[in-house]
Amino acid sequence: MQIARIFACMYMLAFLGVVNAAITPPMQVDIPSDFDETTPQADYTRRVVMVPMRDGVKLCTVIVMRKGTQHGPILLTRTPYNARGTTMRNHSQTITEILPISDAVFVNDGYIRVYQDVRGRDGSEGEYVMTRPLRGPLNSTDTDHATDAYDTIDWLVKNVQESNGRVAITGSSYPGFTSLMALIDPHPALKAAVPMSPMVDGWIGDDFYHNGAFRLGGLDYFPAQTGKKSGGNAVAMGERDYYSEYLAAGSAGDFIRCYKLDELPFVRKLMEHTSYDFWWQGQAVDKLLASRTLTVPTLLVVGQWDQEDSYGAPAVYKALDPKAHDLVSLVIGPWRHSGVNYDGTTLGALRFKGDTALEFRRDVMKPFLDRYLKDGAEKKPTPHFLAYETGLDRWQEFAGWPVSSATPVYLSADFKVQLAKPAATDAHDDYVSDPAKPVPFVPRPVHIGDRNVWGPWLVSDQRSVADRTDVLTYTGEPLQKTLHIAGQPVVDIWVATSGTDSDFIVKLIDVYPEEMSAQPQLAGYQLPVGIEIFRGRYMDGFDKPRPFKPGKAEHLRFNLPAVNHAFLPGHRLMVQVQSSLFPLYDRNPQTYVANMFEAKPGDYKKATQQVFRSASQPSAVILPVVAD
Ligand code: PG9
Repeated sequence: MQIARIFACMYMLAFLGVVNAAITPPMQVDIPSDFDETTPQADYTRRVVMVPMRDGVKLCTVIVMRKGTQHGPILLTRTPYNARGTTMRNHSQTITEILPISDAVFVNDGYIRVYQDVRGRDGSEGEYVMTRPLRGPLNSTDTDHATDAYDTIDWLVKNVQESNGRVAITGSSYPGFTSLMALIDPHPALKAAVPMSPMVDGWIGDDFYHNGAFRLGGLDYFPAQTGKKSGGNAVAMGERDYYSEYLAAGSAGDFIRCYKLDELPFVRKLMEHTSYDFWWQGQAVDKLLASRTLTVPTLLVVGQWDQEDSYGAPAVYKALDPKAHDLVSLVIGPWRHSGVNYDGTTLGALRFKGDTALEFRRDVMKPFLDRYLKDGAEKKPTPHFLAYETGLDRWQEFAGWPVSSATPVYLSADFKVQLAKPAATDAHDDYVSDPAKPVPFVPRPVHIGDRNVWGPWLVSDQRSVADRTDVLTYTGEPLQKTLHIAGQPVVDIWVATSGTDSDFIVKLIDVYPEEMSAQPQLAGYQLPVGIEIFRGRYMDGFDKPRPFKPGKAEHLRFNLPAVNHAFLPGHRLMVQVQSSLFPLYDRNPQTYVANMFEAKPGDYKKATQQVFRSASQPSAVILPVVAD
């Protein structure tokens, strides 16, 4: 009581100005306009600025550097994933704590790190269009990621006084895509680019479809990314098993409608462009770059087990090289999607000799950037093709790509894999694919949002499905000597179905010996070296879907992801063939329907599939074998 009276009296005196009280009035607004968490002890400066683009739209840009930085090169990332949050990983006074761990090697050596929210996302003004197409037939506005990158770089070199006026751009996945777009009519201050797992072609082999099969597993992304300008959420399914939830919904379209995802314009665009039409072709970044001259040194990076964007980096490399042979390099590391920016000592059950991701950043990416951005740096050339050889656990340099000779291994009688071409006439293996019981891509319950499931799924042990009656499993003899492949294996198979449409999934697998006391977790392990799907209706071309004629053999040819892998002595080659990979991909009803999003329950039918292994219709995986 006494104390309350004293406080009231003090406020009154302060109010009357009788005492100069440093007392904050009770109704002082409690959120200041600009609270800076850093203390004088912080080892960094972090500035948030709104950078104007040519159309007046301002993009939120965070500039971070060690205190005292002078004449520093700028490393820029343009992201749809929240620049402010990315540069405050931990609330700390230490620069390597606030930035992503991948930035340490750069800011510890004088680089200025800049992250920018792309137009329309998070702190930036403007309108957001998913992977905004280049100005032209698909984009009638005056801006795209090429112009926004240009305008940003222009502003940075004129306004960041601590910089040396040279800029590099990098980032993984979506920021890999924005890095590539910066290469189109680039700003003269852009001296190098390191696009990592860039999203390049969302239909052929990156995020949205693969060879025409729709990536149901990606649906969480759309409400999270486009449901709100900032801080959206995945599909609100709680802890449900994605497998049963998607199965119960019906078609991908039914699921989308059930969760109202068709209210999101980008989901509608995906549903409207099921085939490889002008909309996809017109924004395929490898095609855009192939028709221009590359002027900026570019280091393309991808993970061997990239579960989201395995297609883009090798596709761009192929599109540019040899036209830009001296300017472009490709790196393949033993990583999941974006794993290059995290700890690279393990992936699922695999353990590597060291932190392969740090090795890349420190020993390859940094010297590459130094060469083009720093005065007096060693001019060490970057190999044209650098890849971690999984199996033998070592980095390897190659003068170019491809480096190998195409060697088919055939699916043969008694479920063998062998080098000899089959001699039989009319030989095939059959299985029944039932859309009511699709093959799960990981053991159930499936929680795609769980990073520990999604990240390493491409190295998961295929014994979980190898003995299913709807999975054909072909195995080779134990290898007498190391079989080294580097490049993209090619699936070349003859198939038929009793239905009128079907998917075919082919997996190239390294089977570990049954006993491995050094690594018991890998004993008998069926390690996928590459997995890919092909939606059968596109057998004549990605823009020419057509039904199968029931029972008629058809020829399918498609690539597996790029790898550098050694199958060691005692290991065996394995190939698995199946017709569903659920719920990563939507189910093919196995009845031809014009638009699979509109398939009705009655369209989903069991089909008997045939995989041919005869002299006239041989089925093989063509391996890019390296003669060591
Ligand atoms: N793979 C993600 C993505 C890229 C581009 C478009 C949509 C999704 C990503 O990790 O950014």
